[in-house]
Amino acid sequence: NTSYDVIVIGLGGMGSAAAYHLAARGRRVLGLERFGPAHDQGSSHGGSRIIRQAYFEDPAYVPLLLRGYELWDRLARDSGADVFVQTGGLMIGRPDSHTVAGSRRSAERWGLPYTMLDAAEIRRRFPTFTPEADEVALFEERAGFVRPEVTVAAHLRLAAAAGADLRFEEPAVEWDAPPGGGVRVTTPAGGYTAERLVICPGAWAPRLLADLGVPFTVERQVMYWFAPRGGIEPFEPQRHPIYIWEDAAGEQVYGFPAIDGPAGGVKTAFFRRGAECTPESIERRVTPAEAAVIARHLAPRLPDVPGRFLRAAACMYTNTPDEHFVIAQHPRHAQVSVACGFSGHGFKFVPVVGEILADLATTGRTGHPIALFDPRRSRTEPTRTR
Ligand code: PYC
Repeated sequence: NTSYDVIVIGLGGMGSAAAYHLAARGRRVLGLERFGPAHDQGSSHGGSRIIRQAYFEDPAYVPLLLRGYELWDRLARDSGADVFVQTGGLMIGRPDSHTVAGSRRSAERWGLPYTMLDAAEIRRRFPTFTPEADEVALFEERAGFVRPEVTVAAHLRLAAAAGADLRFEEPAVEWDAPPGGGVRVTTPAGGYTAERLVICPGAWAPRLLADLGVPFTVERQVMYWFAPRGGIEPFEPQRHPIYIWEDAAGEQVYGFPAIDGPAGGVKTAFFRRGAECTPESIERRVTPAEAAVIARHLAPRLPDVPGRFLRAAACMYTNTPDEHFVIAQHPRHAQVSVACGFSGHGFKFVPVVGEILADLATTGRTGHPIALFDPRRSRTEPTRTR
């Protein structure tokens, strides 16, 4: 029965970052993960995630992104790993779409650099894209992609080097935070105690954080890779930016350049079109019919992308009713901090969420603006961002 300063439950994107930031501050950290390091069973796999600053979801995210960019640079330097690549990004849709208007609102609010492109200009600068005449794009030079598995592995390596005790294949089955202080965590291997607890449960939030009262839903999301017709040259990262493209019905599709050479193809996915699932019930197999649906959606927009279907992978979003995150001290247990409900757009925030969780677990507060992420909001006002 060993005692720690802080136990971190879940060593995916957010938990691995928290373990690193806490260990770097000299805390005795125990990290518990139900799978292996940088695994593909949750929400932090698939080779790439979008990163951008002109945030259509809400301008309140921008200060976190600005700090996040500093921490991505620091992580790249400290780990020597290729975690972040800037490619530029296109947010495409009608001028009044959530994607375009929301991005512009955030850019204006925070003075972020951007360029508006009409359809002809998009086609001229980025010939892989064929928008309709009434579509426009906000181009953001600083956007790009981050590498989820490389990032998790880098944070785990740095955390271990700073002294964290990281245990894999050891799920937390129960936690308890008695009113007198301290926490206890039970796993199949035994029990652990600590002063503080950080819970980063990913898709296990409905089970491990049921007492928050947030109506989380877990959703299956499929990522697809295609070998573009005519080869990958026009899709190389220096020519083809990341994109999110909203159609007239409000559906968003997103994608990346060819980041892993000819064999890797290009990755694309619908932003939200998943069936509700649990970590146990999720269907990991992807049918050719599913690939055909996204190929048909892409054909008029990026005509060379659906050349040949290569492969697909399923992951999970853990959604809140308004699609904003939950990051806070637990409302009923001051010694417990939580980060969950990232609703499919969280990975770019991994380093800054690690910093916030380390703040909360060491001082009980953070200087970062996290009021939007208070878990108590979802109990009363379920309004979506779109
Ligand atoms: O986090 O930017 C994002 C994103 C877009 C589509 C899926 N995730």
